Amino acid sequence: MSKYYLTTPIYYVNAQPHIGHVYTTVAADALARWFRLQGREVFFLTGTDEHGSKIENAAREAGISPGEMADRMSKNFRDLWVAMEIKPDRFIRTTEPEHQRVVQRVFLELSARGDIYPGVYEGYYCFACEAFLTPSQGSLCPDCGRETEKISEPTYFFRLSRYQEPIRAYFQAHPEMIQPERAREEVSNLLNQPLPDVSCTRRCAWGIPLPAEMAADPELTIYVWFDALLNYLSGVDYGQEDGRFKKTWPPDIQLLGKDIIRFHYIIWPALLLALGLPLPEKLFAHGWWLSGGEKMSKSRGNVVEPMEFARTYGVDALRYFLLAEVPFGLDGDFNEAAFRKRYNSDLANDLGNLVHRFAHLIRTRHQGRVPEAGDGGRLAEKVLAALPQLDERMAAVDFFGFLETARTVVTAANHYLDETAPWRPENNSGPVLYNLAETARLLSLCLEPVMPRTSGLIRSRLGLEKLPADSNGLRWGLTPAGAAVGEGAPLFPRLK
Ligand code: ME8
Repeated sequence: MSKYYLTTPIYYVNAQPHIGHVYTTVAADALARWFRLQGREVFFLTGTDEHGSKIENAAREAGISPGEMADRMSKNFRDLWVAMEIKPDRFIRTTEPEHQRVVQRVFLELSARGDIYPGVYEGYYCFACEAFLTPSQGSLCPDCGRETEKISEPTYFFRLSRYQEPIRAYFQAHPEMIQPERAREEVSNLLNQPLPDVSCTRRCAWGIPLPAEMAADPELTIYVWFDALLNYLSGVDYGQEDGRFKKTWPPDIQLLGKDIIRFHYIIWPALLLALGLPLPEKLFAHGWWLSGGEKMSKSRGNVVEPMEFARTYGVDALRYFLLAEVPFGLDGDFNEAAFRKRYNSDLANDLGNLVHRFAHLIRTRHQGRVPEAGDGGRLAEKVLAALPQLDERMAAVDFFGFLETARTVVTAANHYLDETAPWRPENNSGPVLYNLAETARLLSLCLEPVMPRTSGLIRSRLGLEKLPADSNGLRWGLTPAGAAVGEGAPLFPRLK
């Protein structure tokens, strides 16, 4: 059984989680569920990024300690993942002692190799992005566009310059590591300018102390981005003899938003090369959700609160919308009108209605028992042709294409139902209804990664709880004749 290690960024705990955080984490959860269904040994890591001045400042404003802030917010993220049916294998917090030990150990190792050396940083720092600017960048933050602050402090530098050529050569040999394709140009632009060495400590009390062997200045702590990136190693027990590192490394895919491309495609590979570790197979930078056409921000009051949507429309509808509305990699606008439109067309009219119609017919024409199978016919052909395409789309991290393919199956099933008219007494309804039940069973398996609750509801509606819910179930004809079909409320009540 081959392993599949995937990660999301770890999120800052200075503010409440919002729809953008849900997006990356739902996407990762869908991949994790799909590859588990395929029998891979999945390890899905997410967590919270808890150090640095951003958190320190937010805690001060809230009148609590940074530790309390981190505890409170980190819990909010965990609770939200439970509510969203997101099931990571590990939720890491950068304040965990074992993570801190890994970060300190890596620091010592890199300084022993001459990749970390002392110096003085003089220049601009963006507190919102926790980013040092290079001299050629002036004083405006290249990530968020804000005016930054000039700082001058003793520091340690990471010898990034040493890895410019090795990274370039690596990407040339492995272009598929940078996903989607359109991110390659941005990465190559970054690599076409000289990469200066980067500061990797800060004068910030809320951070991981330097290893005792290096701590000439007790006020220096490790720069939050170095601390954070190393979670991908500590999250799989890097440095522990009997931990999972050996069988898990390297990551098969790391998801991130396009806002943090520089850290993940430049600094992260450089750190791994410096440590002599294999690089991830793929790094995927997805697009950005706007709200009402604008960047979400507290001051604009347009931050989309995920639980509000989940309460009104259901968790599955929210998960579905996020993955179906926009190709992963492109930007989208999150607005309620678009949400309701997609809900009504894809979920209420197509999928929900399909299940409701044939289940009702099985109840009225076959005493609520799945009839005997006949010839699978053109519907079976359609469904079986879609299965490999679904697998291909998921392997390409193309949720949009995956759900488009799933919709073609739903549409084909609805047409089949219309054309075969099993409600007419003169028609032989048994084999037709069997084929529809079997299509719904296969759909329930394939849609589970995106809509786990709906998938469970379809299976229980068809009395199929005991059938294999893994790739062994991805064959035609497993629904047993005689299974009891329940009544049940509509899966997705139509919105007025
Ligand atoms: O950057 N649209 O944390 P963060 C889409 N701690 N995705 C969005 C989004 C939006 N509007 N807003 C946020 C950090 N995201 C660091 C990461 S990793 C070693 C350290 C998602 O809380 C997207 O994945 O600012 C983005 O990259 C991430 O949240 C940033 O989360």
